[in-house]
Amino acid sequence: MRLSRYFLPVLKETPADAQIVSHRLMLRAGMIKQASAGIYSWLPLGYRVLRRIEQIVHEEQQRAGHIPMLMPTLQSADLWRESGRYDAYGPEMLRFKDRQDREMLFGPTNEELITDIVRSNIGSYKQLPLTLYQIQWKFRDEMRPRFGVMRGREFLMKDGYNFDLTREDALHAYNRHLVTYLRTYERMGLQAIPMRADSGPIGGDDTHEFLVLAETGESEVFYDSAVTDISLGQRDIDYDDKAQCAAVMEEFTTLYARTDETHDETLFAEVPEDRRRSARGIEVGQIFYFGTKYSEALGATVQGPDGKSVPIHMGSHGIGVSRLLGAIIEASHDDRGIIWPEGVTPFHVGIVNLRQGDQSTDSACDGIYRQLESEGLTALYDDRDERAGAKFATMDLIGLPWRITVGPRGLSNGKVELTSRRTGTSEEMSPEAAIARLRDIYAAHP
Ligand code: 5CA
Repeated sequence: MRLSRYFLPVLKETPADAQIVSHRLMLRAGMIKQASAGIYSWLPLGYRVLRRIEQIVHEEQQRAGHIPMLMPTLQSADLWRESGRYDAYGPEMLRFKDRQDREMLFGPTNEELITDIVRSNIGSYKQLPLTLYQIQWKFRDEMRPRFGVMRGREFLMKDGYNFDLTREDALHAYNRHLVTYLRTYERMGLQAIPMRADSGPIGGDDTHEFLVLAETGESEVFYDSAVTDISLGQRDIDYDDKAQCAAVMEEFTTLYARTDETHDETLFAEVPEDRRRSARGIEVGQIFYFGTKYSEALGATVQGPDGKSVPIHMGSHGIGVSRLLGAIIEASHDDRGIIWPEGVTPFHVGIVNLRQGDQSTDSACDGIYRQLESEGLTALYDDRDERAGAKFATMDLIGLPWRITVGPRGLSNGKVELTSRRTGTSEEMSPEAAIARLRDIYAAHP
């Protein structure tokens, strides 16, 4: 993409109403624009990151055999009456009537709708296990929408639902989701710690939230600092292997880690004192096992192997897709701007032409740009007629992890500069060597 033809409305001023750094940077970098309280337009740069995050979520869900689909944002109140949640959900649910006077709502979550789909189409245990998921907009009329996309009213969520014959199978689905989530967040350059939590309006007994530690986080958390030393890494996972998924669950959830809702001072006191931490965190996902709560209310049953009809065991599993942009920026920025992890960056590399209009720098930049694109690496080429300082400031603000700088002096020796946004270090090398380096770097971030 050539910056001269792109739409990147960066702001010079720091927006006064944005309280936390991720919100300020998303506005300044021209990623989002507020449409009304807690509701945002996704401008091209923000939209690219959002799509990239969605793509990682899709890949990791499908790796585990979960099946993508799409349900509507608008739902009829009838199903929610059947489950008993229509009244219980309270003022967070946006309710309205259509022209036929039918009561409708904008879905805050989809347990009812998906259970209805399954009950109409599944009758035998032989059709289970099944996990369906979607990435779709939700609406919750939050009392205090704030911090930009972090606590929006309209927000993008991945919501997945498992349907199993037995409690044991459903617990495997729960463990399996935990593993997929760990891998998803790690690919985004994030450490998200599973913490025992409260199930709130979704209900159920077993639930873990995934928290990214950050001072600006809305949740208060208590944990054994040893949990921050564990990561999933590149290990091979067989998602059908119940014992393997259960072992990962145990590894990640045995050490003390809880949100304030489930915090237990007595248990916490058993953690060695030098490892006891209390901090704040951003909730980027939550998994629930709630058994037959919805299947019983809505009559979603299957015939078991013995011919008897039994309610399906279920769980639901959410990732805050749009919130993740804020969480990643909170975890990865400096005073000049965003620093995107390679896994989610909107463009793989920025190209800065230090002397726009100079025949040799222009043609070198064009060549690098075309070569990168032909190798599937996306570049944002700053081809504007601007001062070098302004071009660097824009690149630093929008946070592409790598930058190739092309100037007449280097070029006279056949060299360009490759700069890491994270460390600030620059290396001189030939354009071919810079492209080869980027190819290697991004091979680890498909
Ligand atoms: N039905 C379940 C799982 S599919 C559910 O709704 N879970 S949830 O309520 O925990 O939401 C899932 C994730 O959505 C949360 O972990 C959080 O990351 C994100 N989320 C929730 N509310 C908001 C909001 N107001 N703004 C942005 N993201 C949100």
